Amino acid sequence: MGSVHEYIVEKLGRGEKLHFTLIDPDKPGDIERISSLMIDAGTDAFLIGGSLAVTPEEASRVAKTLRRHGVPVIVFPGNINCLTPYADAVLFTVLVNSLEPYYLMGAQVAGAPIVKKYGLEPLPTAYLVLYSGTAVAHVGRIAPVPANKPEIAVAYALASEMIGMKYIYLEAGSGAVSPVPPEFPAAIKKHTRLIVIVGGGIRSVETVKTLLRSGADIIVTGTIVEKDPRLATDIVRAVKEF
Ligand code: 1GP
Repeated sequence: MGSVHEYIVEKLGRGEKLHFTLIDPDKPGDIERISSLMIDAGTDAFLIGGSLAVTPEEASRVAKTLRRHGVPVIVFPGNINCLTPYADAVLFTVLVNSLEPYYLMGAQVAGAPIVKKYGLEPLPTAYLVLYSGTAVAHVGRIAPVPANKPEIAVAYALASEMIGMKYIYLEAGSGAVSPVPPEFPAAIKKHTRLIVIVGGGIRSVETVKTLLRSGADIIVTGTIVEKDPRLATDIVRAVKEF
């Protein structure tokens, strides 16, 4: 596998939007079947991650299964326990609105030597968790961003871009009641050149189209991949036909 960042940039450069399928190793389901369905629909990559209870063995088992499909397998780590040498890359995240030093630099320092040892390609990503009330918000001890204040997200995005990040992941939280408001990707695209990933609570084709129109580059779905694979494949097709 060549550079995952180049793979993403080339697709975006051709005017494509991307879809990433999130698989939580702690909720395995029938990964072989689900991943094949998502590949057939056109998903561009797999993310592996979860906020709780992922062991390195589970992450490796899932990565080995997913890599057979030939698209990038990217660790989306809730913590360093999600790292596996069987992935291609890692969203090397800073949880930028965490109040907890561990998620701002502690986990990165603990994880970086392992990322190096495993030969994973780091994709430098500002991770902005917008809402309370989800597992990632609780574990990551975030300061929520008011839904009517996209300018706060823009300030995080600008700071992240100035530091050297390439991606921003706007996260509503897995299973969130409401997805990210479209004003957020729109404002960030207006003010930065960051690649905008959006995920959390996405359950309809209409939401996806709205987010893509507002400037989102990459759409992530997790929960519905397990709960409603047919809807999940409809969403992938909507992204790829956009
Ligand atoms: C969570 O953004 C992802 O990190 C996906 O969220 O499970 O709600 O699709 P869902």
